[in-house]
Amino acid sequence: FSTCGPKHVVFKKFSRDKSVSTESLRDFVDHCDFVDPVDGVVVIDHEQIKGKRVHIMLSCSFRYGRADLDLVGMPADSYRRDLFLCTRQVYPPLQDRERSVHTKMQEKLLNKLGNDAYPFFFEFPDNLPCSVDLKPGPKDVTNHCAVEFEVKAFCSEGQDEKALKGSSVRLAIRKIQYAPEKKGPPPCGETTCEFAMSDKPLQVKVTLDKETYYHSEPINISVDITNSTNKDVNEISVAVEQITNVVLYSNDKYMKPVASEEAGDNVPAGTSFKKVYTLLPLLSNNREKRGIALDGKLKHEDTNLASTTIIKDEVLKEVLGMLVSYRVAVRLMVGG
Ligand SMILES: *[C@@H]1O[C@H](CO)[C@@H](O)[C@H](O)[C@H]1NC(C)=O
Ligand SMILES: CC(=O)N[C@H]1CO[C@H](CO)[C@@H](O)[C@@H]1O
Repeated sequence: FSTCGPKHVVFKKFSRDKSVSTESLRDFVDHCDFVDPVDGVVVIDHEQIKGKRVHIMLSCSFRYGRADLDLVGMPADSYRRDLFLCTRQVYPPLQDRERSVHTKMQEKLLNKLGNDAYPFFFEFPDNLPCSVDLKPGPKDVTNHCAVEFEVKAFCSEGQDEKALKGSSVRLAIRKIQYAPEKKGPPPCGETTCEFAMSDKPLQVKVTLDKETYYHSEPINISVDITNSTNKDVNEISVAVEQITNVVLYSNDKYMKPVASEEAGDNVPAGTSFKKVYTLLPLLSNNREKRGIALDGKLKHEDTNLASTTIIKDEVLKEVLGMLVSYRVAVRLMVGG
């Protein structure tokens, strides 16, 4: 599964003391061979900032959170690991490091916001995962697991890079996976089952129409059964299952059906059968389920089921934190 693209919505947020605000997009796309840079602007109140410096920080962190530990006074960050952290000074602008070329997005914002706006720019390193948010499972209600990205602007004094009270503003952003459609043979699986008391087998073949699906796109699952046995197939169930493997801090594995159909189709002994089932996995049909991975989470905004993790060459799996994949499962009930 892959996302088809970002929502181009610029988001603006102020620090508590109103000295600093940031404007940036919220979604940045990982196109597999390159990743959109994080380009935005910081707007400062020159009166309040006089003599101080303003920094911007991009962070990617992996959270394996246990809410109950917060209650007994353990810092929440004991289960938080920064996978990436980069801080830059935006004000006063550092001439030598300032990019003289601005992105289209920055130009638009700079034109609109005038002299109080200062651009910032980050490139994601190659080895970072995309945003994922795993809702906790029913048995471990305290565990919440996520790969999160954040842009934080803050004001500091002197040589310190520490945020002055009230001066910081955090903006949650997402890095989302976009996988271009691949040409190639569609996925296909085949199996043969032998039964005692039946000298000929049951053959099942399952074919999809392609390998990459974009969120909200229906999946056609073609099922071919050749029943040479003396048993009847009484029921066929077809499901799309999401598999999430947490590989950092733990080795939890979740397997959840995200779309399924239990058809009353039957295949009597000695006949064959062919049917295309269409399933549409959507987050809206899975909201109540726990242990489902999402494409990151933004407050007050909708997201979708997690995209499939694409493991790039030479990237350690553990660094990705969580691996998400999907499979189609066809199950047959065979009676006597
Ligand atoms: C799935 O099947 C429907 C109905 O036959 C068809 O219109 C659609 O194009 C198919 N989808 C793909 C991706 O081939
Ligand atoms: C035993 C038997 O009749 N098997 C049949 C199962 O279905 C296939 C496809 O129609 C037939 O070719 C087999 O003869």
